[in-house]
Amino acid sequence: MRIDIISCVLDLMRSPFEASITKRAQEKGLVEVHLHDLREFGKGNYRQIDDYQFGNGAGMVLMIEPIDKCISQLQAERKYDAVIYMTPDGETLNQSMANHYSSFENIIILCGHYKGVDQRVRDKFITHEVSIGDFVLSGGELAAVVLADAIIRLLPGVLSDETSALTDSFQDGLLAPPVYTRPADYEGMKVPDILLSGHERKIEEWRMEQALERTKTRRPDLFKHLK
Ligand code: 6GU
Repeated sequence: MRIDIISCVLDLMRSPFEASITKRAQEKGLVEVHLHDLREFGKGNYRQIDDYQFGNGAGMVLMIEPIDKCISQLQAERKYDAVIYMTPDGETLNQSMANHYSSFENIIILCGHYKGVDQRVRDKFITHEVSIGDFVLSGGELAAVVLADAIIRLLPGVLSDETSALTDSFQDGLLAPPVYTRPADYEGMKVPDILLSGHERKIEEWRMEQALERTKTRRPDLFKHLK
């Protein structure tokens, strides 16, 4: 998979892709992440990328020309399955969206900043609009990192068996059960006996009960949709 991210503050996104799982996924050749500085496509000597909005609204708006140049250049090089715009008024990201996007070959992620982008960018180029929740960030960059991470860890070969996405919270619509490691007794706080019993089937039953209980108490909204 190839992910092209367009933004005017790339520094906000560098370290996450240079660490841990996303780094290893790139080293293994399972994903390519390319960051594109919108400023390089800016107008004139000052490389202008934003301007005042028509109608006297407060705040600057990213102009269509630099974004058009950047996206058109990418689209001339290869076909994209999605051009995603990160915006608080987009569709709220969930696991099923991440699963869907992880099946794509090439995607572009555009990060808004300031008051966002000229509406005509959205009308002309954008195929999907994504938010990561009902709160406001300073720009789409951190949200783009969240989206890319959620996608990349689902690509075949990225996670080992031990970290398999199959046992994630949400992958089966349930929250994950509690987990424990050594010591079995920490200052009187004991690991549940069942986990030390070696009884595989009973342990799996216990995990399912715990997952159901957690989902019911913490996320009744998810629980409703089960069965
Ligand atoms: Cl995608 N962008 C911004 N600026 N704020 C957000 C968001 C995105 N998702 C949640 N809040």
